[in-house]
Amino acid sequence: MRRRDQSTSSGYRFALALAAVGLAAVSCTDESAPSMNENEEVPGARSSSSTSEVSINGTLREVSDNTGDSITYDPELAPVGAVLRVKSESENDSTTVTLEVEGLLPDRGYAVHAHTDHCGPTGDKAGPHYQHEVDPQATPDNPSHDPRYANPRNEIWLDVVTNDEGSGETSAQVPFVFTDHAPNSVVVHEAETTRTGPGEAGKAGGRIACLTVPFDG
Ligand SMILES: [Cu+2]
Repeated sequence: MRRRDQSTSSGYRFALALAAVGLAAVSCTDESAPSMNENEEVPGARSSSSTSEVSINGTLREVSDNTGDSITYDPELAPVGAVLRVKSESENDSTTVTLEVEGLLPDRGYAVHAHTDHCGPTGDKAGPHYQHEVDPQATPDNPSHDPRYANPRNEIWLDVVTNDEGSGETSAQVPFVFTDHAPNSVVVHEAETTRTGPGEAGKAGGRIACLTVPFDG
C-alpha cells in the first residue's frame, strides 16, 4: 500500500477515494452513526396515512439475559451478539421488508419469516407464520402448510445467505399492507431455506432466534 501511494499522485488519489468509499460503506451500517432511521424507530411514526415505516435492531442474547426482544434459542447456529435489523416500509398496496444480519455463521443459508406473535422464552411463543389471507384450515396445533396460503406472496419470507463474515441482507416485497392484523416478530430457523411443496410449505426446521418487531408500529 505504501509503495503504491508513493508511486504516483493519481495512484494516491485513487487509494484515498477507495478509502473514502470504504468509510462511507461502514458508516451506513454503523448503529452509532446518525441516520434517518432514528426517527423511524419511534412507534407509530408515520409520514402520511398511506405510508408507514418500522425499523428495529436487536442483538441476540440468551433467554435468561434479556427481556425477550432479541433471543437466541441455539447459540451454536445463532451466536450471542449476532445482530438482526428489520425494516418494514408500506406504501399504497405494497410492503417491502428488509433484513440485515451480522454475526451469524459464515456462508450459510437461514430460513427466516415474519410470525404473528412477540418473541418469548421459547421459540413457539412467536406463533405461526403471519399470513395476509389466513388459511381457514389452520389451527394452533396444525399450522398452515398449504402452498395456496403458505407462500412468499401471502407470508413474509426473508431467507438470507451469509457471506464469509457471517453477514447478509435480503428483502421481500409483498402485495399488501397491514390493516386488521400484522406480524409481531421475525423468526430465524434451523433450515437453510424454506420449503414450498404441498403439505410442507413454509416448513424450515426448529426456531433458533427471534426478534420482536411490531410491524404495524
Ligand atoms: Cu418461520
